[in-house]
Amino acid sequence: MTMIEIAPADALIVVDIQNDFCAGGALAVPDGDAVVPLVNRLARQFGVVVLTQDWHTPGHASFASTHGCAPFQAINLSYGPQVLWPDHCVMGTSGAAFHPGLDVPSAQMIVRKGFHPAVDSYSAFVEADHATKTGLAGYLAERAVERLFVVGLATDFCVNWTALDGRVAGFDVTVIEDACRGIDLDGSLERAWRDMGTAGVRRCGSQELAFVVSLPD
Ligand code: VGL
Ligand code: ZN
Repeated sequence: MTMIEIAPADALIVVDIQNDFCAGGALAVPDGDAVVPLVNRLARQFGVVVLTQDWHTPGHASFASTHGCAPFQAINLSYGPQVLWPDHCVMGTSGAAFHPGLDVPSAQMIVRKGFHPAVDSYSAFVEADHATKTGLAGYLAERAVERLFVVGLATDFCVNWTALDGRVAGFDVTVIEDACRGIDLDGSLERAWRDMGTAGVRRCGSQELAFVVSLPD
């Protein structure tokens, strides 16, 4: 196995490890909690660690309840098709809080996304209008980051869009597969891996990572 050597300037992007995406949450990702111990271990080995947090207004445009529709169907909003979800990750609620087992004290930046009432944001870089930026690319550029390693929930939505937009922003992007879990709505997981592959997003397992510089716990 060819190992991938992690350098101090590589960034770990930890996507949406929040109560609502874990067991008992409003939009629980199957087996979502399982990534927490691995993410905790990985985060100790990266010099740059960013957490993302899905952070919606009450009555958000991505909520089925807002439109009087059933969850998991798609509708067209001003910026294009939008899957409608159960109410989740409402700003300030316990559902929006990080999973209590997430133990990443070295995280330096938290990107909240999806806080505009009329626009969703799966991506940690650009909102679903494909125009409004979160500032993450600028932050990473100012920290001289070139390579991103993406983990978290859900593989086929926020991990996928974050990885794709990381490529658009010019980063080398790798998704660490065993540190992610997917929702898999109508084949979305397979589609996500295909789209990421087409965009040049790399895919690896955590065992392929070699940590050259060991950081303090
Ligand atoms: C997500 C659906 C809605 C995610 C966020 O974190 O993947 N999925 N909001
Ligand atoms: Zn959301």
